[in-house]
Amino acid sequence: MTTFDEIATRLEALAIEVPSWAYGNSGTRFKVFGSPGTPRTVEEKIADAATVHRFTGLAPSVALHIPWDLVDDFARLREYAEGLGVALGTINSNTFQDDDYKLGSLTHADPAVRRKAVQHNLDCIEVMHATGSRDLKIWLADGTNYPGQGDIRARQDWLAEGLAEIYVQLSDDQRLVLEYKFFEPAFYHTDVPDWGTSLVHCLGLGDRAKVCLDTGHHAPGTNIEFIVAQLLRLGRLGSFDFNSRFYADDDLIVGAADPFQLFRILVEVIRGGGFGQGSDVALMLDQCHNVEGKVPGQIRSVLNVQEMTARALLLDTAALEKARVAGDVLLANEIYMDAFYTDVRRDLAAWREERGLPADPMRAYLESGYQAQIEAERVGGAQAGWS
Ligand code: PSV
Ligand code: MN
Ligand code: MN
Repeated sequence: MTTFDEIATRLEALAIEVPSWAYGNSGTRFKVFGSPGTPRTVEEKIADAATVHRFTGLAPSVALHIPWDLVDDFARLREYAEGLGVALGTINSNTFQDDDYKLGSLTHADPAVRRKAVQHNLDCIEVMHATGSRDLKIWLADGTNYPGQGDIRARQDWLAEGLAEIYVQLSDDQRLVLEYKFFEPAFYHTDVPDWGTSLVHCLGLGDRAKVCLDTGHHAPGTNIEFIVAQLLRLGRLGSFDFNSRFYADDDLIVGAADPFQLFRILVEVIRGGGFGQGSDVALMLDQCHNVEGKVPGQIRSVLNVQEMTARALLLDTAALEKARVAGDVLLANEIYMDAFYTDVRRDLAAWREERGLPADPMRAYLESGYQAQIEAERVGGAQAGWS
């Protein structure tokens, strides 16, 4: 049996990147509910992200989405963030909210629209130079709704050409991460629907092109940890967008719907060298808080990842290996489940206190008065949302 003390130091390596958009308003296509205290500016989103880090010690960087987080001076924004104790992380390009992109962006049949989409990504690389970001994350809403609507083969060629133009503009320490999603907003075909397609494009680009795995972007029943194992094996897992789902791309709090799946994923992350020293896999959240509080929603999320990481680290891999070699199916499964069922909450509370963090970050946040303060201060102006 591995003990908590044996994994305590390894746990210090956990760093989760939070998305700026989690702090703004979001919703379904039926209604977006506003709530008091919601940020009106990028700075206020970053202040909320920094608060999550202050109470948990788990979220040292915040991802931006361009143009949702467009400002005149990104170098100044970087200083502002660093002053609050967080770094600016992944830059997410956005070629899905402009009328020109109705029928596609990098895969549009019109070369002028493709050029515009490439240029937007090049502008994002400029932003990355100012923010000090490593990763350009590309997710495309591109696809079609009806058979015959588009030339699905030509669109792959246009995609490869556009990505290549973007990739060559990255500096040596920057990476391109290509996110896949099997459907939505397109319902017949999607141009980057799965990890295989993303991988094929990454392989064509070069070593610094990697796959982004959003846990909500698969068909129900997909074995996500297998994809994790395969991409790590190939050195092509760039980042995660963590969230959880019951039905489609629900963007709910990670670990809320299926903690066991999160555990299984993290076991493979650790097994494949995607965690801790020497790993360059970015653990990001991609979530929305439509009905619950946003800052506490993010606190719960990073704590869920921490709890499942601890349990995954507790897996007795030596005993497991022995059982596997002996062909003892039930023992192997028992060892695996033992780690999953280990309640680490008290150990984690003590671990936090030893490191100057609140034992119960959620309670500490709720008692801190931060929520009342932002509700009082953030009056007037428009609350940030998906625009
Ligand atoms: C698309 O569903 C996605 O997962 C991409 O990562 C977008 O950038 C993000 O959602 C916006 O929340
Ligand atoms: Mn995502
Ligand atoms: Mn998504």
